[in-house]
Amino acid sequence: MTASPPLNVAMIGYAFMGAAHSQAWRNAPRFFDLPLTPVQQVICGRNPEALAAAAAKLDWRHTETDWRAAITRDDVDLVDVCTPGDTHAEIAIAALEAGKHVLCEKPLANTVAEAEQMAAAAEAARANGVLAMVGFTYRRVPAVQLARQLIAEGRLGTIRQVRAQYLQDWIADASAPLSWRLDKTKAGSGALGDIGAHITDLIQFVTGQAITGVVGLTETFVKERPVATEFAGLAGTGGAELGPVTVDDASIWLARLAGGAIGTFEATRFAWGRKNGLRFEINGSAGSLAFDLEDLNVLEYFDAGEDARTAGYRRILVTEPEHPFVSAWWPAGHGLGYEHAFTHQVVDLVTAVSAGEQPEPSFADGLAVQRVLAAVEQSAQGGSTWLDIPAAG
Ligand code: SOE
Repeated sequence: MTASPPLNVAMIGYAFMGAAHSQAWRNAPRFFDLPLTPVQQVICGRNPEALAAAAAKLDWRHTETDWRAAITRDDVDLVDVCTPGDTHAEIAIAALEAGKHVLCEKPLANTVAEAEQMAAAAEAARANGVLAMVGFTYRRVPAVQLARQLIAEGRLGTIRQVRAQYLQDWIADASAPLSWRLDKTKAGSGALGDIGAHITDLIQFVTGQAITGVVGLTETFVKERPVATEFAGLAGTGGAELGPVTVDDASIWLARLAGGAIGTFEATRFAWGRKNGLRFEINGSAGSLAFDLEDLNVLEYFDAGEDARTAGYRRILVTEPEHPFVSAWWPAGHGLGYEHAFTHQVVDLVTAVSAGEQPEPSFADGLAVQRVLAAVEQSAQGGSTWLDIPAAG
């Protein structure tokens, strides 16, 4: 069988997300029949030695130390932005203006103003057939897709309450070092933007309802931390010197949704024992759904219409070929992991690019999340008062 035409990718950044994305670009055509075959053409970063090592390990053909050179290359069709949030807007907008499709890591930007510029640039580029997507990867966990399907089919009836949490503990130890994720100038915000962004997007995606108002509360428990001397993934080693933490450690908020539902949200890096606990529970007039990323092959479903004597939460193992994305992988029961959602993201992006259709989530969806995050922060700073979220557009 001949491979489909190439889609040449330039990836900017090569740390945690760069590794996850590289694996996805590589695996997508191995498991799915794609209309275009991704080619890991160029990897870009500032440190030449580290970059060369990353290119060899992650299997990229060429290297560039200047992102402007990478995004303007003739042998690049799509730019994958895997850098910290403070550079998203500049790189993504320049890439779109250079006529390259863009995949940009979440959160879309560090501020609403940047996200608005990015959404406008994406809209302008779309008129020329150039497409942009933001990487809210967890939308493509099969159990999350199933949750959305069941809600869209009306299996939960009217959605009344949502409960969403993203619980981590990687800085619960006060001696965990400062990283860019704890620096407002680089990350925009802390737990709120890093992981609160995911639950905001997921609840809007799964319920199909926009968040229309919030009241927020944020806290920074540990105000100073050792400056990092070495970093790998989320962990690292700190020295004797201390530096300020300029973002939230934990954020919680109440929300109203467009369809009349109310919600509670919690994003924290201080939940000892919870490593990557993204959970949601949704209660409707006809039943409930519950999901936990630490057990990501399972979706729990309660059908209120069942005989009360035998009714109970049903544990659906989402590994059947009938479930979204699963038939391309392993036989039933063999399970998928964290990295598979990144592969599914590539599959949907490549398919949309080939068809000339808008991939989802769009930059407009990323902007909608940014508006919620900004309102939570603003509400928290203003004494936790209710704030309305401006409608999309
Ligand atoms: C760290 O909190 C992190 O890697 C986030 O940056 C990701 O978006 C999330 O998926 C897992 O946790």
